[in-house]
Formats: sequence, C-alpha cells, structure tokens
Amino acid sequence: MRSVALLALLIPLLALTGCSATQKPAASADYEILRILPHDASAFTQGLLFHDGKLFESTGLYGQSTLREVDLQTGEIARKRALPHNLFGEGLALYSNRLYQLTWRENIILLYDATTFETTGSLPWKGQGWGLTAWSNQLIASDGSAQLRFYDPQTMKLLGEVTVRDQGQPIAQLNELEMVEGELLANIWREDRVARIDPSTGNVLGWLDFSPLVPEGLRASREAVLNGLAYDPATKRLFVTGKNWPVLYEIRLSK
Ligand SMILES: [Ca+2]
Repeated sequence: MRSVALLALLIPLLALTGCSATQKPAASADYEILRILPHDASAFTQGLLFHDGKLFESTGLYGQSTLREVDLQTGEIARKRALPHNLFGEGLALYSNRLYQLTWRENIILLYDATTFETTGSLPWKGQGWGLTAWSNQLIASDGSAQLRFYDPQTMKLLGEVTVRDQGQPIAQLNELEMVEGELLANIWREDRVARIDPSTGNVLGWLDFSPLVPEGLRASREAVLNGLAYDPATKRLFVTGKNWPVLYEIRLSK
C-alpha cells in the first residue's frame, strides 16, 4: 500500500519537474512575474511610462516613430501620434501632466498634453537622446554613455550630471530609465540586465537580471532587445518589455 501511495505522489511530481525544466522560471530572488500581457510586436519600444492607470509608449525608427497610449490588458493602441518621418522617437517622461518625448539625433524634445494627447510644442536638445524620466522636479536623461544629466523641465537647462559607476567602473550604454521608490533603474543597451542606481551619486546599488524575460525567438537578435521600463507607484508594479517584443511583463520587485 505504502509504495503505491508513494508512486501516486511521485508521478505528478515527476511530471511537474519535467515540465518546469522546459519552461522559463516564473520568478527570481529579485522579482516575481505577476502577469504576462500582450505587446505590439511592431513597436520598436524606446520609452515606457505608467501614469494614472495609463500606459504610455514612445517608439522609434525613421518613418515609424510614434507616441502611444496603450491598453495594458490587450496591448492595443488606444491613442497614437505619428512623428514626422525625419524624427526618431526615444525616451519618454511625464512632468506636470506634460509628456516629453526625446528624439535620437534631431536635437528636439516633443511636448504633448497627457490628457488631450495634443502636441503642445517642443524644446531644444543637444546631443544624442536615449532615455528620459522624471525625478522630483527634474528630468533625467541618458545618451548611451555612462553619464546621466539632470534638466529643468521648463527650460531644459542643464542642472547637473553624474557618472554611473559600479565599484568605480563606469557603466556605459545606459538606455531606458525609470524611477522606482527612489532608485533609478536603467537598462543597458543590448544586455538583459538593469542597473539599480542611486541618482544622487550615480553609484550602482545592484543589478536585476531580466534575461529570463527575453522572448525565446528573440534571444539571438541584436536589435529586439530589452528596452521598456515603467513603474506604477500606486500598485508597486513594474512593467517591462523590449523592442518588438510580443509580450509585456508585470513584475513585483522583491525589495
Ligand atoms: Ca521609463
């Protein structure tokens, strides 16, 4: 009787083990995947933010760049603004109900009213534009180097800058940015890891390994890389996606 009971226990256990070996891990020590949601695989994601229950996205490439409001549940586009063909969309931030959309090499930031989605003008920019996020009364921008620069959102006057370092070593290729509970998250271009940065010093406090999130068919891609971080402070959820990824992850960070 005992061996039969043991066998009955073992069979489902073995089945589970065999199953989990072929699937991606659903969690790591640093985070838990809450939901896997659909994402527009034609979106070359360059910036992502969550505000007041809404997901906003900036997409890149010449002739394909857009600003979007996206339905979180379905991944469908609720509202969209196409950029002129000579502009390449990059990082996206929200400050004082205004959306700031950075461009790559076009020396301009596009402005929109977050409520009406109407274009409200632009501000000048200097150098390459990569990631953008708001922190307190400033905007923080990355440009693919190890530098983070801080700007006045009204005038885009440079207020200061820090070099991001991990144990003294500069960390370059900083891309999409997101503030999470006082820490600045930055994903590294063409890597599956995200730095947790003290924005006041530039010091790396730790790393998040998001390699288990990369969709199976895109692992070998040089372009379809992790590049979307958005945080909802109200529910403490982090949303993570990538360029042309068919999925968007809803995550809870462990600490
Ligand atoms: Ca972001």
